[in-house]
Amino acid sequence: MAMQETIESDDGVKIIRATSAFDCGGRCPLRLHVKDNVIIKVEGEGNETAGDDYQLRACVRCRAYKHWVHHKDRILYPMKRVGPKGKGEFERISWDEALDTVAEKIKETKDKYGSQAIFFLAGGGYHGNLHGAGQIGKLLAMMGGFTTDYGNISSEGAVWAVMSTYGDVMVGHSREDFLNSKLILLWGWDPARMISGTNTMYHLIQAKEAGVKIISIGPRYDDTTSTLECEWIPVRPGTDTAMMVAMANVIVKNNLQDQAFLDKYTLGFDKFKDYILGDEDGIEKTPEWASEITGVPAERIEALAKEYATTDPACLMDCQGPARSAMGEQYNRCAITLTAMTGNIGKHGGSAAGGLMGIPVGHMFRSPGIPGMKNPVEAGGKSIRGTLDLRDRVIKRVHKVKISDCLLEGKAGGYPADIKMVWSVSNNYVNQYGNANKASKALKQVDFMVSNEIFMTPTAKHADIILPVTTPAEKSDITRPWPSGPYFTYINQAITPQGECKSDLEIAYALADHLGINDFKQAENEEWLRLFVENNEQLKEHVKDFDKYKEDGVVRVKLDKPIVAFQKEIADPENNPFKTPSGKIEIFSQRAADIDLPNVPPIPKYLSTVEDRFDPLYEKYPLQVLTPHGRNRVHSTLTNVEELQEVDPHRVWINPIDADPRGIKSEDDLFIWNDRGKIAIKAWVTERIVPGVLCIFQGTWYDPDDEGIDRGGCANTLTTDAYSGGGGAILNTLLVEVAKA
Ligand SMILES: Nc1nc2c(c(=O)[nH]1)N[C@H]1C(S)=C(S)[C@@H](COP(=O)(O)OP(=O)(O)OC[C@H]3O[C@@H](n4cnc5c(=O)[nH]c(N)nc54)[C@H](O)[C@@H]3O)O[C@H]1N2
Ligand SMILES: Nc1nc2c(c(=O)[nH]1)N[C@H]1C(S)=C(S)[C@@H](COP(=O)(O)OP(=O)(O)OC[C@H]3O[C@@H](n4cnc5c(=O)[nH]c(N)nc54)[C@H](O)[C@@H]3O)O[C@H]1N2
Ligand SMILES: [Mo]
Repeated sequence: MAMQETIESDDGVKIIRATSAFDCGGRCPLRLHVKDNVIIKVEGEGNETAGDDYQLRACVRCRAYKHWVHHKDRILYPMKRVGPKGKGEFERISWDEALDTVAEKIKETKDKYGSQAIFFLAGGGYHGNLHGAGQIGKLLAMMGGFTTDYGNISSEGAVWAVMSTYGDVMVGHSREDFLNSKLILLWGWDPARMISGTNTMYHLIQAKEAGVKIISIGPRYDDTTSTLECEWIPVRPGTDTAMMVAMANVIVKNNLQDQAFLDKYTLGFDKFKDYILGDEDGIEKTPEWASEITGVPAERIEALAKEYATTDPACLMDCQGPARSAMGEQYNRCAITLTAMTGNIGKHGGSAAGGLMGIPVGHMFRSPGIPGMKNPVEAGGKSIRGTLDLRDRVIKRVHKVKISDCLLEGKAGGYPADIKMVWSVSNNYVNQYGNANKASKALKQVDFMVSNEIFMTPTAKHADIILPVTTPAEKSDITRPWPSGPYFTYINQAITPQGECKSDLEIAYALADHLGINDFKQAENEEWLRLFVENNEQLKEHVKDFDKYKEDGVVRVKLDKPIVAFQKEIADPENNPFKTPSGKIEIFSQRAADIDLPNVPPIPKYLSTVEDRFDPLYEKYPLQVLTPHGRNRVHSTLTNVEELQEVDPHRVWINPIDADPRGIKSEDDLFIWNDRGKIAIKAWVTERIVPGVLCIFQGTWYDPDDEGIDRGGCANTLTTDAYSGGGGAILNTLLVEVAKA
């Protein structure tokens, strides 16, 4: 494909408009300076495309993009394993040999066991539309199909909450709307680090400068709280729902709720009221009750409740991280209930909560003109979307965090198939999906595994064949920003593929050729991108000129006024019911009631869980752990970039109250362990974390030594492979002990 050369200076430097395709919370336009097929400098968006609007600013991770693309450890050739699984001993082979082996194994597995014995394991490593993992899936589907997973590892808890309450996932406002608020509660949300849409911080800072009051609630004094210098209300992990329930109690006791809003738009508030007042179970959910659980003083809960209910409009921003926990969806459900109680839904400066924050511009990114894949293995199965009852979803698929158990137990364990072969594309499953030791064990006993990878990750080390993949700098594609948009990005290929690397799409093409499948290729690359844009209603509306889109690398969408979720449902409910069975905001959900499971209450509730402070296991493992996303990497991607390691060395956050009795000082070598595993990590003693809680940023590479101690300090060596009632991956509910090494 022709490479774009917009500007070429006298010294032979070309400036290429592109973006990375990381799953990073943003998707920022970049200007890559390229000389002699090497990226020598990375700049963010300039005024050429921003005009007199604000620039869409890239963060530290893309600023280090060239160090990742040109990293010395890139896998440049197809490889075959020559040592034990998991050790990373491989030798170079030809593409022919690699493709022969993969083709033969697919056929062999299919003939002997059926296509369902092939597991297609795809993750979020690449967010371009054309070249991604889906193409491997399509090819596998054409060859007979595969077994795969369901559930969004990021946000399934939040998705369940919004689907059960609103019946819709578009629950966000465009970020400019912060300026219309009078009070913003950042509840478990840290966009300075996790971005949550490029320039979210810019808009929060603007709000702050305009005098909007901002309060942050969470177990850490996080980057956003410190950047905005706002009040921090420390709360224990997994207890937010108790605090919200108590706020609801205060609001009702003081008759501060917007009863007219509740009557008109919601269903089941009375049942929730019975719960918070104690009529249901004899326990009134007072601030004192919540204080015991959360560690937040009762007076602070009471004052916050009154302030939130009497400031109009007020914006409660919950997120997905706290919902990646044992009862995570209840936190989002309860946050929504508070926004309904205060009539803040569908209005400028308010919020609908629900943790997803998406707006419908720059977000929905499917194109009806491009055929999707039909997986024969799933033919006749129930739709896995839309149902709140997770038991209906497991008929053909496996929950993302249960893949290890599926591999280990197969049909005998109730899983849909006995898996013999795994094809892993754009993910680091061992590292990222909970319980790394179990994941490693599970992959070791698979008959054959192929991994499409850029680097020798802990997962790739388990493969029999590794196929070398290009970075986004080596291919052209279109990408979408994270939910807040509103803009579209284009990746212009900046350099030729390194070594013998191919994109996942090109790998699928090559294998299709190898297998004699002629109808796989639909169009040449750029032609495909044009087709995609032409057939996508949303894109077409904004991308009027494809050539200019490509040339600029970005199309910015001008909004006349900020987008507000559910504006039309609130303005004209008769004609615009919510997409729930009742057409209302379901504070009580009959669909949840029908599921009839103790961890799926029909109204939002605080319930104690396994591995919280009330679990008997707390005696043995008296510390809770948070595992947020590191600011200097994207999950496990970029972890190996030395320049970024320097930005933020991997340390466990520990409060002096926990460190002192254990004789722990900053920079000490520590061991942290529970029944699932043991990691080595250095300490950072800080009051920025509540006592009784550690923070280990997820994403460093699992690296077990001969004794099984993970020297890479991977958070998921300690986490569990379980999911909540709503399907949320339980990655922030765990107990451990710590000591000096
Ligand atoms: N403890 C804990 N664990 C978590 C989370 C947490 O909060 N706590 N968060 C979870 C969340 S939200 C997510 S989204 C997941 C993410 O988990 P994963 O989806 O596994 O993401 P990465 O770890 O970034 O791994 C992506 C891999 O794709 C590779 N890659 C990049 N581009 C391409 C490409 O074009 N083709 C191919 N074949 N490979 C490519 C990269 O080299 C990298 O190894 O992690 C989850 N894990
Ligand atoms: N730098 C960076 N940014 C990223 C990513 C990345 O890997 N690196 N990944 C992107 C992806 S795919 C995703 S899904 C998003 C994820 O972004 P989030 O959904 O926000 O998840 P986390 O990054 O895990 O952050 C969770 C935050 O909640 C806090 N927290 C954890 N448990 C609790 C609790 O019980 N109560 C309260 N109140 N707070 C709690 C943590 O301290 C942390 O600040 O980030 C995106 N952005
Ligand atoms: Mo995610």
